[in-house]
Amino acid sequence: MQNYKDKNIVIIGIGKTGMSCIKFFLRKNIIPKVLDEKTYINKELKKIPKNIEYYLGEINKKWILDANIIVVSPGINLKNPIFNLAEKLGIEIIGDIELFCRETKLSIIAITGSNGKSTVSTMLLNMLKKSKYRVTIGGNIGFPVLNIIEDNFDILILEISSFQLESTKKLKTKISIIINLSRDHMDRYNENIQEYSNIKNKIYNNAEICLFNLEDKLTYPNKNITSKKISFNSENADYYLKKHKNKLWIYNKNIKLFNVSRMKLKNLHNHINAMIAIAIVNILNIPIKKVEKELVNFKGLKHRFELICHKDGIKWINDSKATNIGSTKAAIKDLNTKSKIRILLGGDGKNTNFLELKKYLEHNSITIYCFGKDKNKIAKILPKKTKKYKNLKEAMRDIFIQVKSGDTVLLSPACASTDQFLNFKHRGNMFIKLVKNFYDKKNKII
Ligand code: UMA
Ligand code: ADP
Repeated sequence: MQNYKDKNIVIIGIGKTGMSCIKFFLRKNIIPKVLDEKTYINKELKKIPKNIEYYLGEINKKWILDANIIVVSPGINLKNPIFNLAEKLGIEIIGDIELFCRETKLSIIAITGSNGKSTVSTMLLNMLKKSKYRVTIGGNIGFPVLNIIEDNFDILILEISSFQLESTKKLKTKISIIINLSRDHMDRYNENIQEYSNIKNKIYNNAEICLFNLEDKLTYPNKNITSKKISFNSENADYYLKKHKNKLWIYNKNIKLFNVSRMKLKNLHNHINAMIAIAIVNILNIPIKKVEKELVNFKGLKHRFELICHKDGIKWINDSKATNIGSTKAAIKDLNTKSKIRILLGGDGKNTNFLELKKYLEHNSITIYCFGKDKNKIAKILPKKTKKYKNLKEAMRDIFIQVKSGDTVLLSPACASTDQFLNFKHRGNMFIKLVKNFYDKKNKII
């Protein structure tokens, strides 16, 4: 266990992660310093004990260069030259997951990928809860790992983002998974998908088993990784989907493990997610029969391709968590193009290449309604079938005038929400509220 006594520790970012790091050090009777680039006091700051020195505003260079250890929150971009200089001076730069990994005795199943992390993690959590293991969840899903009370558990399902992987060195896992990889966070990785993929690949260092997507080369473990490798999602993979007597099954080798046709979730990407959860259960030697009911009955998470209402022949789907092009592609693939599709795209594209969506949006049945910061970039995909609006509300107003029985209206923005909303939940709830108001007011435009 690392000794932090007499070290000058600076925590950067006073959000969920920063607060969990402060508590971690206080439990060890160590008083860290904290800094945040915000210039106003937020609700987290009000909770900081009085004996902790804090600094608000532009990153305090003196504080950084006088530190022994800098603990960064995931949102902090390590490309800031001050961190480069600090490293050269021998100052350690780490994140909360690293602090956790240095001390934990839990068996870790680490899950990353551009899309599906929270869904797979939750499917697995529900299933493992029915096994003999005491299981918990943490990380990017919204619960910082340093808040976990270790003694109560055997297994941690760790949802880990590329941002968190950047500042993690000693992650040691039972199983590590990259679900898929498509352009995301290109504003942080200078439009370099290889850099993003290399960071994601760090999840496989020190994994007993690497689980990767045979259909997606960017998820393959690097050649220098000597751990056991298990693949999913292709006819030639260890785990794959195949029809048997008109039902779709998850197979391992020639053995039928689970009939996905029984699942409440019907779309392909969720069948792939289920395949990963089943593969993990199988690898852990847990009888699938014992836990499969949880997968059959799983209804999906809110804001992920969620049918919020099917009224007057119109389907309204809230997929606000589609914050990159990969998730929007998955959503479009799941729709029946025999009906008219009105898709809402918009927000902050994080420097992505929207043209990758072109072939998915070309179908005659699709009309694009775009809004927010990157509406002009989005409109360039297919200008003739795109309408531009200032915000979601204005776009919806037009949709309410045009929508007809048989149509599907899909909010799957392919962008982060933070240009006009607090987060993806706020955006999704706004969509739901607008639809509800439309019907409450008997189809009058609001
Ligand atoms: N801050 C700075 N300078 C910066 C950036 C942030 O000072 O350049 C400050 C902010 O003013 C704020 C604090 O840092 O006070 C927030 O830190 P943070 O942005 O790292 O956010 P946390 O509240 O600590 O939440 C983080 C993750 N946030 C990000 O990765 C941006 C959460 O993932 C995660 O749930 C949480 O830790 C617990 O592990 C969110 C996310 O958007 C949901 N993740 C991305 C994604 O899923 O695509 C990666
Ligand atoms: P993450 O935690 O990686 O953001 P979520 O499970 O929250 O993933 O889902 C985010 C978005 O990705 C949603 O729009 C969801 O419908 C979509 N999605 C979920 N699983 C997959 C998958 N396996 N492939 C592509 N898209 C997916």
